Amino acid sequence: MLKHWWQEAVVYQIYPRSFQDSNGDGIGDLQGIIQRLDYLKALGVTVLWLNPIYQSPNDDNGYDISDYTKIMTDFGTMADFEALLQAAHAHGLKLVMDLVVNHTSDEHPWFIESRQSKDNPYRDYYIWRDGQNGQAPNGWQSFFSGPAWTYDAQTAQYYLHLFSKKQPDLNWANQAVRQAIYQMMRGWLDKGIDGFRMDVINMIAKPANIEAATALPRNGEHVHEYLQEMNREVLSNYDLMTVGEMDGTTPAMALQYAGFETHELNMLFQFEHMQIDCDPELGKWRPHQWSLPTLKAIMSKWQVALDGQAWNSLYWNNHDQPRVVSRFGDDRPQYRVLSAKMLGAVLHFLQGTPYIYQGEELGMTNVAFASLDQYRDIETLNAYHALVDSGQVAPAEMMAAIHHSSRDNARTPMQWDDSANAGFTTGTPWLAVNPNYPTINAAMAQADPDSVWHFYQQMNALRRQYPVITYGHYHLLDPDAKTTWCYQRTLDAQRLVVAANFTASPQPVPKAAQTNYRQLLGNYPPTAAQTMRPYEVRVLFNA
Ligand code: TEU
Ligand code: CA
Repeated sequence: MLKHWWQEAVVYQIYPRSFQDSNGDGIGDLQGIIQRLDYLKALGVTVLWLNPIYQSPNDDNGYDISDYTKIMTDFGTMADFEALLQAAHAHGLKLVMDLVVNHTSDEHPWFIESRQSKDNPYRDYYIWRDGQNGQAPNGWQSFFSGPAWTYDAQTAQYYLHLFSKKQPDLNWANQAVRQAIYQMMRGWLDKGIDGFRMDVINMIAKPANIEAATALPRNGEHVHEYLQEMNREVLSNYDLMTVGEMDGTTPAMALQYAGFETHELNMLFQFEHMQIDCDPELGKWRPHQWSLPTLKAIMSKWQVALDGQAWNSLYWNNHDQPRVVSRFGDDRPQYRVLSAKMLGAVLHFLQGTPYIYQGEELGMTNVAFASLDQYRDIETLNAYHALVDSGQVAPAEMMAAIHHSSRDNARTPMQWDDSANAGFTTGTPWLAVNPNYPTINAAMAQADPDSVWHFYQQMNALRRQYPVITYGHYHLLDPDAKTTWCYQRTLDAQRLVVAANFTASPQPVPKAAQTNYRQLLGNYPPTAAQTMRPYEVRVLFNA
């Protein structure tokens, strides 16, 4: 098997709006990222992925792009971007950009043209349809609540937007659209960036007979054609890392999108493990208890199905998900650090490329703002109004769901130190800082050898030292155990066993972890005792 640099990478995801403000306007920016490159280098990550930094009216924080060739004014200038790229490379860090090409902003010149008239040359850049009996062309609901179609009086037709009405979907069936996108991608690649994370890229192909469609357009008919074309015309001409965000994708589909032998993408983000605490009907807005055997079964299925044929992206967190220590761990003070380390270890010792979302290395937690007006996320605000105003969900129940699930849990500013606003800004932050910053922040974590930060740093160092961590085969050892997760990784003669207690009470050490292997890493001092302490994780090695 040919080895690629991105298989040995550790990716750090930066949400620029919330990372570091350098000029006191309350919004993180590119100069702020430059100031923190030493921090990232010290952590031992090798690739940075930036959420969108292009010109945008920010209806959805940069996922609504009005000019793909410009830098968002809030974040800086093209000169700042070039300085960042150069500084990152000088630190030995690669830089991956977000590519949002399922949709643009409604303020993009293409859409401004498109909506002018039915015969405008850009009309076909987007998806316009007649209504059906005074209704939308089909019954699709947008991800941000309400219909996925908006009526535009100027031409008396509806346009499609799977997300906000300020995010009209591009028409990938139009070859001119595809070529314009490839052109834009080449522009960024020629500047020297190292890859793309592709937003909802498995939704770009819409059904030909859209009026008859019921299920949302995931993995649509021509999607592989489009990605193969993109690969041929753009990606294959550069040495890149590509990862597609692909909700609703199975391992079998993953082999098509990102098999080592297929010429589409390198990796994808699957979402099955992000749904284990969601309600079949109300999804994240009615969170449920999750079960460890389900989580293990999902992760193990992906490990086994992709081994030798494709490559996993390993993540617990991103800018759309609640904080993992609050979700699958235990954010009470006595267990926060222990469970954050345990979760980090069970993820990072799987086969694949790990992604660390900013603040995860500090064990940052969810936030619980008392009032809706402290939230900024369009998905959260729209869902509140849709579900509460209609009487489907009681206000208190919805606030509890928001505290559990809101995307703003991930978006509160990075907690750098215990000074005002956690050292994120000298101004007023665009979204309030989590009030727990005096006890959870980077300065404290870096000064404390037992911190989550040092644990992540150690994991990154071990990865460079032991090929079994990157390339080893995975075997689940205790599929039915309800409180522990124990697995083995093997590469030639190297054996690694990981055993984790997912509860706050002592548990028996899984049988397979009762070995004379040496403890490579753990969140407690090593012991011969046959009891796993609360949230204990042991990483054992046979040499
Ligand atoms: O998210 C895609 C997506 O499917 C989201 O609806 C996601 O499932 C949801 O936010 C989880 O609650 C991507 C981006 O990651 C997200 O930030 C954007 O808002 C969205 O696309 C539109 O570009
Ligand atoms: Ca700023």
